[in-house]
Amino acid sequence: MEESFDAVIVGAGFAGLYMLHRLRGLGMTARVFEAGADVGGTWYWNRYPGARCDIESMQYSFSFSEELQQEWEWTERFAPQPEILRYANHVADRFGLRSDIAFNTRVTGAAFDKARWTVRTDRGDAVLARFCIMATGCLSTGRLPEIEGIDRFAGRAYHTGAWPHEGVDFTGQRVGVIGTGSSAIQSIPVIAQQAAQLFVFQRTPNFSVPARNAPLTPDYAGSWKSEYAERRRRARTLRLGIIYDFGETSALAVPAEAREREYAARWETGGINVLSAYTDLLTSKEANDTAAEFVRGRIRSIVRDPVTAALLAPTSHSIGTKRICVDTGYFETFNRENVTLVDLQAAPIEAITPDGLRTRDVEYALDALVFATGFDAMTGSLLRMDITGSGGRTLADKWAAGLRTYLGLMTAGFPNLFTITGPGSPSVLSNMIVSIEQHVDWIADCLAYLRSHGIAEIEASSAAEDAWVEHVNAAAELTLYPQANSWYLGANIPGKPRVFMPYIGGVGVYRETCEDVAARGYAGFDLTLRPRLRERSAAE
Ligand code: N01
Repeated sequence: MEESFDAVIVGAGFAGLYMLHRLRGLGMTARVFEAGADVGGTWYWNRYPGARCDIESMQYSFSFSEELQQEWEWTERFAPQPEILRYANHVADRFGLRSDIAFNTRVTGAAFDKARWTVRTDRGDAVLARFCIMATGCLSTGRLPEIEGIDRFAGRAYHTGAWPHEGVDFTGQRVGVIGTGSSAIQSIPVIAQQAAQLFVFQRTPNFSVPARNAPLTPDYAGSWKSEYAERRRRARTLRLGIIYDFGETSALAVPAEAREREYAARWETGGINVLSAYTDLLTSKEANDTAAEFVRGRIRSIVRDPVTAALLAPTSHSIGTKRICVDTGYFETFNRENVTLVDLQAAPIEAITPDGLRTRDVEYALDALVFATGFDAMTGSLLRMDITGSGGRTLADKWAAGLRTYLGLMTAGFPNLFTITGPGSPSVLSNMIVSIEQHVDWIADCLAYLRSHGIAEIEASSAAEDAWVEHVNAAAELTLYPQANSWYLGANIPGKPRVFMPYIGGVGVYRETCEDVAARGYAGFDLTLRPRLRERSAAE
């Protein structure tokens, strides 16, 4: 006989952990399935050298427990991956969450029938649950490029998103890194310090700004902790869910010298503050160009070889329209004797060989290859499971022409299936922990409402979904974002429908929308009463 739960949660990253905590608080039973051997999600898998958060530690943390946020001590301004993973473990232990988590267990499919989800795993489990909650993360399905010979490489090959737990020592090796996104930009400076030779294979340069990471002083941490309630409340109202020093005018409203001074001050402060200097950097190309040119100028001033500097300076997209990177010594690394930038636009990769990598012009002998080639973002982890909704329709079929959700929380035809920070919600355009808390709280409140109102099923209505999809697209079109070939649009995956996946309206606006929907009795959702209540209400 199958085990039965009120809910199955897929994933034990921050979203899965907090969801489990909330469900327990409601007295509901839940089983969490986690493919990894432990908690932490993204921070469990992405152990590449130099991995750290690009949101300040004091903001990239849970707010739901005052005790937790007061007792946890971050040591650096931007927390390194091992510390964030320790934090995830601390949360799991402190709230006694592990006993409901099945580790090393990947969910392979979920099917809805007779008001129940049957969830199957690669270990042969088949459990029943009224609700299925996807806490699968937005960047958790790593992507290897389709390069001829990729399986024939005789050296060691790694993907940044599935890094060996024991670490990798590149000392004395000839190393190739493919890709120059955030993962590459963080790992390259560290790998360069170890490797005998490092070749960076770049197809498209990215904008990156210095982190200026530093130890966290007790005074700074204390100032946050003494005002946590107010600062967290404010963060929840902001577009990104992150408190920055926000400029209040257009970049074009100030003289060029003043603008330069402003950007320079923010560059010195570190982090992605440069992008919050003016109000229109992501909506006006002309305004954006001023910030982009400032960063290109900084790259030219750091990188000594002018040809390399020109190759590293992005010109094919507006700054911020692809996720901006935050680095520690990235551009400086190209001044090292042992580092070579290989321009794949001039000579594309032809093949990976047993001995290394061949571009159109040169054969590179390599001992190790690092694929910093990204993820099938936002939809990849959902679609790799075989999810079948009511009427036997699969999610893959429904989203074949492009994903569709209502509020990024549910999709029509899949009753009682929720996604935490799903596509169509602010998710990757925000502080993920702020968005996770908001979604989990909304889902938990929704489940409590369903229980108290005798409702068996909740499902997004097609009309509400259509309107939301239209709104998400229209909001994106008001900005420069859709003009860049980014993973936000699925542009990194051959054949993936081109849809702008995150909701750009901002965390604050989105929260208000979700609260309003709930206050109106879950407007836009179809609610089905439990059979006995249905009969009673029909008789009345
Ligand atoms: O992946 P990416 P990522 N030949 O997709 C290149 C988050 N994150 O893992 O642009 C050659 O950004 C590809 O080139 P191109 C963050 O949200 C956060 O770095 O397609 N190159 C690109 O350069 C981030 O945005 C943090 O031309 C190929 C790279 O691989 C997201 O995760 C840290 C190729 C992929 O870049 C993903 O970042 C790390 C090919 N065939 C990640 N295929 C922080 O919090 C792909 N590429 C700091």
